[in-house]
Parts: sequence; C-alpha cells; structure tokens
Amino acid sequence: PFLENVVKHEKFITGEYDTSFIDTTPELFIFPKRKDRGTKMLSYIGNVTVNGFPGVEKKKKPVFSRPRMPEFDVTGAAKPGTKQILDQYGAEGLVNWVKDQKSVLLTDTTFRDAHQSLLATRVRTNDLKQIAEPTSHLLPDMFSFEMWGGATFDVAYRFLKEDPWNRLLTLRERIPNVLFQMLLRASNAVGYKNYPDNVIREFVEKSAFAGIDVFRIFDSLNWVKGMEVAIDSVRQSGKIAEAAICYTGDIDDPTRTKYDIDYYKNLAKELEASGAHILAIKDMAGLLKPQAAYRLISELKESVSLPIHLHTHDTSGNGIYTYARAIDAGVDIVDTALSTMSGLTSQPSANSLYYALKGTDREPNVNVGSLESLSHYWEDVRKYYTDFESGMMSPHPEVYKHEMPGGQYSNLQQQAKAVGLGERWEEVKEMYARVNHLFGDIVKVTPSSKVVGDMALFMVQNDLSEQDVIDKGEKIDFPDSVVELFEGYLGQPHGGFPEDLQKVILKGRNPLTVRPGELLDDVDFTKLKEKLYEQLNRPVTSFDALGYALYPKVFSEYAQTLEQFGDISVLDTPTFLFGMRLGEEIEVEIETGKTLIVKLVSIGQAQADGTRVVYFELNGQPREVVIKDEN
Ligand code: 3PY
Ligand code: ZN
Repeated sequence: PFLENVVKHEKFITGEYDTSFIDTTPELFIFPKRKDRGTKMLSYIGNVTVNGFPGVEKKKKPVFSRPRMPEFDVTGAAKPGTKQILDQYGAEGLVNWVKDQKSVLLTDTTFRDAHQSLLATRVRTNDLKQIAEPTSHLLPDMFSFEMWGGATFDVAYRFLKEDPWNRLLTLRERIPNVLFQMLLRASNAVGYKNYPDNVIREFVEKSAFAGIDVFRIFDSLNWVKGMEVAIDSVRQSGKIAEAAICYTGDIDDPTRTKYDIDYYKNLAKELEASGAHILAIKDMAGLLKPQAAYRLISELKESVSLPIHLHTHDTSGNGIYTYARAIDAGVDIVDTALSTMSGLTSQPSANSLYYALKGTDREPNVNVGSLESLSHYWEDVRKYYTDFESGMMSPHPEVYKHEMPGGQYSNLQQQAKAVGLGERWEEVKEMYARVNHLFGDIVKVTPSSKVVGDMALFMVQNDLSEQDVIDKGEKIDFPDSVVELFEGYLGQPHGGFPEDLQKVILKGRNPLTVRPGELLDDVDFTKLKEKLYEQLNRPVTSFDALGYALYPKVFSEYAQTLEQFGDISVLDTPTFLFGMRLGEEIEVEIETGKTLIVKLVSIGQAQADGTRVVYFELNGQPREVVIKDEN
C-alpha cells in the first residue's frame, strides 16, 4: 500500500517531487483500512439484486449476449492521428492542418453526447473502456472523440458511482492517437451554475493535464462575456479553444427576428476576437434546417477565418440533410455518432453520412467497415441500458416547436417521471415551449434549458398558466433555478429579461448586471483539500478537490458509496444494474490480474427487521451478507 500511495500521488504523477518527497508527504503513510473488498462488493451485488437500481425496472436480470468485439491488428500501435499533430505543431498548427483538409472531418460523439442524448448519460466507463483500444485502431482519422464533459461528469459521481476523472485517464491511456474533446459550459464548467473564476481555471488546467485537447466552450445564453475566462484558460493550457454559438430560433423564418443571421455573424466575430481557435455551431436541439445550414455556414465563412465545426441532433430526422448542405457550404468538421448510437435525439450517423458523401470531393476519410464493426459492439451494449431509453421511436419534427435540446429530452423525461408527471409528458413538452416564450425566447441549453424544464414541470404540477404566473407571482415560491436565472446568476440573455416577470420572480430584489464570476470569492484549494482529507481519511487529489468544488453534496455521497461498497465501477454493467440471478457465476477483475469469482447461491427470507441474508460463494468460499430489503 505504501508504493501504491506513492505512484498514485499527484506530485509523483506530475513529476513535481524531489528527494524530500517521502519526508514531506505524510499522506503517503496513510493506508486505506484493509476492509474486505470482496465483502463490500457482495454487499453491493446483494443490495441491487434485492432492491434494484434507481430508474431501472426491478426484474430478474435478463440474459444478455456478450457484446460483439471488432477485430483489429492487436500487434501494432494505432496509427498516429490528430493528437500527434496537436502535440507536434501546437494549436495553431492543428488549426492550419484542419483548414488544409479537403474532406470533411468527423468528430465521433458516441462516448459522450450520443449516450447523454439517448440513454440519459448512463453509459459506464466499463463499457467505454472495453471498446477504447479497438476504436483507437479502427478510427485513427477522426478529427476527435467527444468523450467527456457536459452531463457525464455529474452523472458519473451521482448515478454511476464512479470517478469521471478516472474515465478520462483510462480512455486516454487506451486512445493515444486522436484528439479528445469535451463540452465545457464556460463559467458553469460541468455544472448548472456559475463558479468562481479560479475554479474554472483550475478545472481547465486539470482536464488538459488528464487528457482533454479540444474544449468546446459555450455559454447557455450565448453571453460572450461569460465565456472569456474559459477561453483564456484553454489558450493558457496550450489546448484548443473551440468557442461555440448555440443555435436557436430559425434564421429562415421571417417571424423569428430575435435570432437572425446578423446575430450569429456578430457573435462569430466576437468569439474570433476573444481568441477562439475554432468556431462551433452548437445546434443542441437540432433546429438548424438544411437550407438555413447552407446559408449560415456560407455567411459565417465569409465573416470569420476560423475553421467551423457543426454539431446537431437528429431529432427532427433532417440531420443528414442539414449536414449535407453545411458541407456544400464548406463546413470543416461535423459531429456524428456510430450508427447504432445515432439518430433521434442523438447525432446523425457517421455510417450514413459516409455513404451520402461517397465519391464526392468531401468524402470523409474513414473506413466504413470499421464504423460498422464498432456499431455492432454498441448495438449489443445499448441493450443493457434499455430502461434509460426515452421511448422515442421515430423522427420527431415537433422539436422545431418545443426546441428542447437532444441531451435534455431523455433526462427531463426521467425528471418528470421522478416527480410523478410521467403520464403528463406531452403536456410538459408543450409547456416547455410556452415557458420559453414567457421567458422572452431565450437560448435553451444546459443550464438555461434546465431552468426552462424546471419551470415547465413546476407549472404543469401546479396547474399554472402564464397569466397565473404574472398575476399570482408575488405569492408563488418559484423553483430556485428560476430565481437564480432571473437574478442574473447565469449571465445576461440577448435582449434582457422580460421586466414584469423578473419583478414577480425577484420580489423586490435587484438583479445582477455584471459577470457573476466577478463577485464570487475564489475557492481556496489548499484549505479545501485539508478539509476533504479529514472527511475522506485518504490522500486527496486535485481531481477530488475539483469534484467537491463543483458538486459538494454529490461528491460526498459518491465518497460514502465508495467507502460502503468499494470500487463498483469494475462490475460489468448487467450486474451493476440488475445484480445476479440465482445460481449465476460471474468474474470481476478488481485490479489488473486480480479476479474474483462470485456465485449467488440463495436469498434468505425477509426477517422481522426487514433484512435478508444473501448467500454467495466468493472464490469457492461461502460468504453471506445482510441486506435491508427496501421493497
Ligand atoms: C450539455 O451541456 O450537457 C449539453 O449537452 C448541452 O447541449
Ligand atoms: Zn449536443
């Protein structure tokens, strides 16, 4: 354990140590209490078998076939790719390389936005890890893999009980050749509110250190001022600042004048002046129609000299057509997902786009056989997560009316179910559009979209109309997120807030007009680490400190689960979500070369105190754990 502490210590990892390291680092001598890892794991398995997993229908564990693994040449190293270009020539060099490409470049979002949008962000590191090396070998010519950030950070700690940093480090180790991209919510980092500037800087620095190359930075109200600290931090780290404009409204609809073509052109110029290396158009809901895409990209190409990276969601079913028109207009990079993780609220399919462009001068440099074999893996893995599917079975052009982001659709639906509005989902969607208009037609993307969602749920639940909100607003206790938005804690919307509504929501308080980060005190990371060290009773990394700084409660609960059950990220997903069948035997590799063999023998009767004894065999030895039956 001493050596383990040394090699896991941040100073050791970063090389910031000298001969006094051991003497001046007392935490190296704190050893985790040797609790029995096996028993902890059995407690988890027993618990999920008896009580089920939140959000998953409680039933006997289904029998899944082993995911199909693509074949690739395991003997050689993966072909060098964009990561090597960045490392060798720097951000500017990479940008020039992008501009020189004739083919359209592809980002693959399967590891992040695709599952955020289809499966409520629930895909676990365990499933990503197994396909990482094949992906690196089979798709070396991708521009990037979008694999971190957005909702994945919080969901990892909160629901999957795993460390998001560990995901990044693990995948980086297995995919050394292609740029890693993350979604960064500017001053909101990977959270739902503004954080102090030093938290944003520290977060960017550590994410870059752990393996992120391209930071797609957006502000949820397209407020450029709110993006400047993040853009600057990324530039400081030597990585690529991809500044995004969130697309809303419809530039081709003469009645939607608030967000017209000039609005987008001005924003693009502002972002270029702020230091962006690449301009992203982040069409988070999939509202960019094909002809509008042609016009938008053509005009932006004339307005700025940055490469343009287009992101959309296929919710309406028009995604490929939108990309085709954007590609005609000269877009440099587009976001796609592997076909079995694409479509609907996710990104358009890379496989389909390849065929659409085959033989044209912009045909992407990708092997379609590789896309197919990787898609097979995901087709099989996706079945584990059926309970998190949104139920959307076909294209949903209504998105042009409600404008809900793809990444929000399945998550808000889960939220609606959790507050008992599952049956009233149609009403919630309609209310979402009404709330947008009530709020003055704002950009809706995390976290502003969450505020609109919270308000829609609140209004449906309390049977409130827009008029009720204004008339009775003084007496209404609005959701916290709504109050914070109107207080200016997420920044300033284009055109300002509707004044009558702001007045009833703030009940006499004055809103902020400056950048919230200017008012927030820096987090003292040294003190925070000391505090956490006492709480966790183990060495605290900068990664832990950031997890805590962004999500104190969620992080602490995660730490408690880790204490109670050990590292359950090593379990295969069917076992993690469904537990075990009677008589089933599984293997769990708890660390490289160390495997436990677990058999579920029987489950005892419920006792008077509501507990059950669950009987296992662990490596052939009988073991029992006592589980509280929550049913
Ligand atoms: C996120 O911020 O998580 C998003 O995906 C927004 O589209
Ligand atoms: Zn998206």
